[in-house]
Amino acid sequence: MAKSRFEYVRNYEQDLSILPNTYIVIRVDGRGFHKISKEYDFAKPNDRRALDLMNVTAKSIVEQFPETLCAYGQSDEYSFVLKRDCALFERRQAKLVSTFAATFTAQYIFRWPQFFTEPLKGWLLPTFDARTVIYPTIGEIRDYLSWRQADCHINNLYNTSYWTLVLRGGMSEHEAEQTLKGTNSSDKNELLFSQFSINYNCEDEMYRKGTIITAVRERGKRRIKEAHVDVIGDEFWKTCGFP
Ligand code: DGT
Ligand code: MG
Ligand code: MG
Repeated sequence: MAKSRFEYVRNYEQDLSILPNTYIVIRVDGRGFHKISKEYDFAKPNDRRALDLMNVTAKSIVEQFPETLCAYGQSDEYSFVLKRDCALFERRQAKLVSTFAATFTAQYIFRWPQFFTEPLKGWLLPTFDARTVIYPTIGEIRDYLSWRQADCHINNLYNTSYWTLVLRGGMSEHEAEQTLKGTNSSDKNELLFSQFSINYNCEDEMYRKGTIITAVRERGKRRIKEAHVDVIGDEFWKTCGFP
């Protein structure tokens, strides 16, 4: 077919291709979940339904994209680590980012009724953005996942302390904030234990550590597993079998 005289405009398209032979991390994050969690009455500090929904959504992505090595999630975010030799969409960044954001959003909305009795409102639908980050070695991937897990730990310890002071200690939100100002981890652990008999280390592992989804080959089949384990120490990395 003859080309039209308009064909030249295609040359203006910019298409960034991600460097070959590097790990690609795609992190999706809920847009405005501060508002979403309020509007749909998420439990504080952790809503089991919301986190379970994030996890099944992420699993469906790992199933759909066999190039995924593992995924890590906490709060309203999930990071997907793609294999180093991943050739998905010829490693075109725009395709990767938009597909992951759109697929995650679609799957999340599709599965919402399995977890929440309250239907979604058309004027406040949950959506997710996405970004890519590339890392040259598995060492940086380990540090990346450790960074996200440390973030989960710091936020969860703070939020657990804060909401315990408000919901069980009868403090106002401002008083709770003031009480926690300048405290370190052991102060918060001590506060929870001495005033509320809460041993933070006995809180749900999913809340404290987040969720790691791994895809491993067993007898020729790709098996997807979910765990709530430490990814900062050596143990996970000795047994994960990542290339
Ligand atoms: P963004 O990401 O810039 O569009 O804005 P947000 O509001 O999504 O901010 P982000 O992603 O930094 O923080 C996540 C928000 O989601 C934060 O306000 C707490 C809320 N959230 C996430 N999981 C839960 C949960 O299980 N329970 C409750 N109550 N809130 C949650
Ligand atoms: Mg967010
Ligand atoms: Mg977030």
